[in-house]
Amino acid sequence: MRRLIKKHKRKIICSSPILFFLFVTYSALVPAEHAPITNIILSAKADEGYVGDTFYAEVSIDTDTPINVIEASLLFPNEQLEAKEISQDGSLIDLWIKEPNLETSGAIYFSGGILRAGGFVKTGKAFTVVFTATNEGSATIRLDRSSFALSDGKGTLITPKTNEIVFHIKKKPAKDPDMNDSGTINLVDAGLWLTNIFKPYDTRNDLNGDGAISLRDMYFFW
Ligand SMILES: [Ca+2]
Ligand SMILES: [Ca+2]
Repeated sequence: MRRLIKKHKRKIICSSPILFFLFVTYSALVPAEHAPITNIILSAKADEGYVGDTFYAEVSIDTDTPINVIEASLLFPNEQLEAKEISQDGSLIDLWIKEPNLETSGAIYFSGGILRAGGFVKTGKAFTVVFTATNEGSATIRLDRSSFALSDGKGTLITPKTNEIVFHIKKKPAKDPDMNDSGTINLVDAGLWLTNIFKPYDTRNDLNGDGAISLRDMYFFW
């Protein structure tokens, strides 16, 4: 009997590494279940420019869980940005419960439904807000109180992941900082400006138009 137990023990000890190897191999081959994707995304064509320039903020969704309704408030700093236009071209929304409107308060609330059978799954654009920059600084745009209603027959509400975007707005230079007229502003222009700063005053080098050549003019190269 003792011999039998001993033999059995040895069998377990010998087979343990094999079981471990099989477990590791199985774990590597079978992908782990991924977390559901439910995002409401803000994106921009460009994130820097001058006072007076136009900035575009697009609201889109990305979901692998079927949804019927999206809702949120788009918040923007109204001391730096003015909402000029809202474009719904190519919008995935079939029916607006509350259409996004031009607001001066800094909050654009919207709520919209998608009427396709089984709900909406994948990525799509809801609308784009066109802003004009009115003051210099960093203007952060974000979404508040965002929610999705799932297409699960119960309209379960979930909170999607969101992001924010920042527009860096500079004061418009009095003179064009594109010193070599190449169409782009880069270190070459900064180098050309540097070679001129010890020469007699020339309005061409006074980029901010304050009557002096100083480090304040260099600000326009970065
Ligand atoms: Ca240039
Ligand atoms: Ca100056």
